[in-house]
Amino acid sequence: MADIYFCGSIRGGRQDAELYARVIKMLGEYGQVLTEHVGHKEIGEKGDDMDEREIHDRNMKWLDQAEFVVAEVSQPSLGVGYEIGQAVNMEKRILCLFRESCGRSLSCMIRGLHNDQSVVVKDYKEADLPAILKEFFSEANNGVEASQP
Ligand code: 6IA
Repeated sequence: MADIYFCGSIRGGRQDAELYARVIKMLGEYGQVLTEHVGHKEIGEKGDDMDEREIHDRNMKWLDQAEFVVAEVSQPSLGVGYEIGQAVNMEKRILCLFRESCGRSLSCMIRGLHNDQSVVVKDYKEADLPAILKEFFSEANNGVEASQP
């Protein structure tokens, strides 16, 4: 089963935490989500047992381990932007999801990553998510097959 790293805002604001939990549930169909805690409602409220350096280092290890990165980017977050930048350098397959109805404009530094291959940036409505994920993961699998002799 593929490892998937999900990114969503924590200190950037937890308004979309329930949406993250629903996305993470859908991602379970395609692999194991290493960062399931991003969808837990309590994460921003109570302290963590780990210090910030430990969280950073553990997350970077998971990012390195993951085959796919899926980021919900509607709520601006420094951590999510950093994770996406690191994932680009690690040459991961990345899907960035931007909710059309959120009333913001997505950073050029994220939208400008779209190349329709290794990085896909999608404007979406929640009802479209199953089809978007299906397309992203099936294209990813085709890519793997195509690169085999
Ligand atoms: O800058 P942000 O906090 O919004 O960054 C969110 C992103 O960084 C998420 O995609 C996470 O993968 C990662 N991240 C940030 N903080 C944490 C964390 N503990 N635990 C796990 N991943 C994190 C923070 C807990 C604290 C609020 C008590």
